[in-house]
This record gives sequence, structure tokens and C-alpha cells, in this order.
Amino acid sequence: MLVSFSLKPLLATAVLVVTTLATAAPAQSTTLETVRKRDVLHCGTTTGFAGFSAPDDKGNWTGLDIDLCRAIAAAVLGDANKFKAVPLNSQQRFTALQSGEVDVLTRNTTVTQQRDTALGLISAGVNFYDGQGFMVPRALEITSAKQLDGATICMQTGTSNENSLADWARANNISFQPVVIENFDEVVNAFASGRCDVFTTDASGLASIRQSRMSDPDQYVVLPELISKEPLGPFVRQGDDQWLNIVKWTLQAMIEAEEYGLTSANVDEHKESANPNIQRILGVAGSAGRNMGLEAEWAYNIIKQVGNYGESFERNVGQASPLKLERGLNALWTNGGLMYALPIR
Ligand SMILES: N[C@@H](CCC(=O)N[C@@H](CS)C(=O)NCC(=O)O)C(=O)O
Repeated sequence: MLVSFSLKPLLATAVLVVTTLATAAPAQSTTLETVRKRDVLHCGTTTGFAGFSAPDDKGNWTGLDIDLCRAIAAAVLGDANKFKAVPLNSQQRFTALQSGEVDVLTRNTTVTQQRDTALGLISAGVNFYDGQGFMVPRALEITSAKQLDGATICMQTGTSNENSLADWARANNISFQPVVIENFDEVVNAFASGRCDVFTTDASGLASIRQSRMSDPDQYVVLPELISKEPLGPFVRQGDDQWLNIVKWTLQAMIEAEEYGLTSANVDEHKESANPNIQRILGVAGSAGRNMGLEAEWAYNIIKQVGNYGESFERNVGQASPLKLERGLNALWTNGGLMYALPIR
């Protein structure tokens, strides 16, 4: 009894302190509020990966992943140019998102269960379905990954490529010498100078490196085997569902615009469309924007200023680009691919 008597005032003070702290602590801003206040979206990108996220000669960032960043800026701030690319190597990217240095990661990041759960981060969709492959100098006359036993293999620190390669090598009884380097330019140079026989990463990455970083691309071949699934897409922080929705539905809007044939060139005509689905996408009807705290024109702004997913694909990595990648798995589901937009309704 005596003990409980003497503890009472202490407890009361503790409760008072906790209550005061709780009332005094300013409410934490949501990511949408932060971005609106700053009036610029911060996107985590690569340090320079042609076709996906790289600066051009004038320092303007372009690429498929940059278009996603621009689309989020268009949806949230009404202006696709209100973004800042924050270059991050593979190792730096997750801490930069965790710490709030960037609002979203739009950078060839594979969605894995671990990254989607254990890092305090969460996937907001897939904007490029890929797989891990190998590139070798033509002079080595290697035609299949099965011939890689004993090879020296270059890759970058902090990628899913390290583990996938180890798993594949073990399963296929292949021994190899890893050369793991943190800096992207250094790993590319190590391969170009012959310090390793093989470069392994996502097939899209290999195509990009071969085309944009090798002095004579014809001297290199990408082997036919893909050893893993690498679904690449944007990530945000856990605990901000509104922001997760905004990033997720920005990507869906780009894909759905392609499904309905809405392009940057024709979207204005479609504002008069009698199709209720198109009316909802363009904000002429329904409350899609309001549901996420955005203007009714959020998706119209994306399509008008950035274009639909197919336009972005062709311009950056497809037939109108140096990479000339096939749509493959990234074609719409109606054309045999995996791109299937969740409906905006
Ligand atoms: N998709 C894989 C690999 C992505 C990745 O970071 N690839 C390297 C390619 S070697 C890259 O983009 N490097 C560019 C950079 O660090 O700036 C992952 O998410 O771990």
C-alpha cells in the first residue's frame, strides 16, 4: 500500500509529461503536403542509365523512369517539369528514400518480398518487367550462360543481381569469380577494360550499357538466358497510404491511357468523349482526383504533358530510341504482354 501511495504522484507526472509531449509534437506532414509546399518533386534516380534515367548533353534528365517521375509531378503539381532528379547508386537508393531525401524512388528497382516489407518501404507497381542476363565480349565466343564456368563476373554492390547470380550458379554447378563494385562508372570501366569477362545485371541494363557505354557495341553480345524475374518499379515509404496511392495510380493512369488510345497529341479531343471510362480518367466525371487529394485533371495532366505508357516506352527505350527494345512482357495484356491497368472508376 505504502509503495503504491508513493508511486502515485510519479505516475501522475509521467502521464502529464506524455500528454504534454503528445499535444506539443507537431503533426508530421504527409508526403503530399511536403511536395506541395516545396513545389518540386524529388525523385531518386540512377547516376545515369541511358533510356531509363540519364542526363542529356544539356543536363536534362530523360528516360522511362524519368517519365514516371515527371508524371507524378504532373499529377501532384500540375507541371511535369517540377521535379528534381536525385542521382543514387544501387547501394544508396533505399537509405535515401527511408531518410526522406527523396519522395519516391523511380529507378530500375526490382520488387522483392524483402524490399516490400522489411525496409520500411513499399512497392507502388511495376513499370518494366525484366530479367537478369549476361553480357560478354564477342571475342570470347561464348554463346550460352552454361559456358560461364570459371568466369570473372562484374556486378554492382547493393543489387538483387548479386544474390540471383549466386543462386543460379549454385543450382547449375557453375563456379565464378565475382567482381563487385559500388560505383556504376567503375563497374562499367572494369568490364570495358577486361578486368572481368562478364557483366551481369537486368537485361534492360545490359542493353543500355552495351549501347551507351561501350565504344563499339558490336563487340559485345548479350547471352540468350535470363536467370531471374526482375519486376522493376517505383517505391515509396511505408505509412503514407495517400502517397502510395498517388504513385501507384499515376503509373496505372499511364497504362490505362494507352489502353484507351489516349495520347499527348489527342487527349484534348477526348475531353469531349462520351465514353464514361475516358470521362473518369480525364476528370470530366467521377472523383478519382479528389479521392487522392489531387485536382480533377491529375491524369489529364499526366497524359498531356508526359504521354501514355506506350509513348513513353517507344520514345525512351523502344523503336524510337537507340536501345530499340521490344515491348515483349511490357506490351499491353491485349497484345500478349503483362501491362494491365487497374481501372480508374
Ligand atoms: N534491378 C536490380 C538492379 C538495379 C541496379 O541498380 N542496376 C545497376 C546496374 S549495374 C544500376 O542501375 N546502376 C546505376 C547506378 O548505380 O547509378 C535491383 O533492383 O537490384
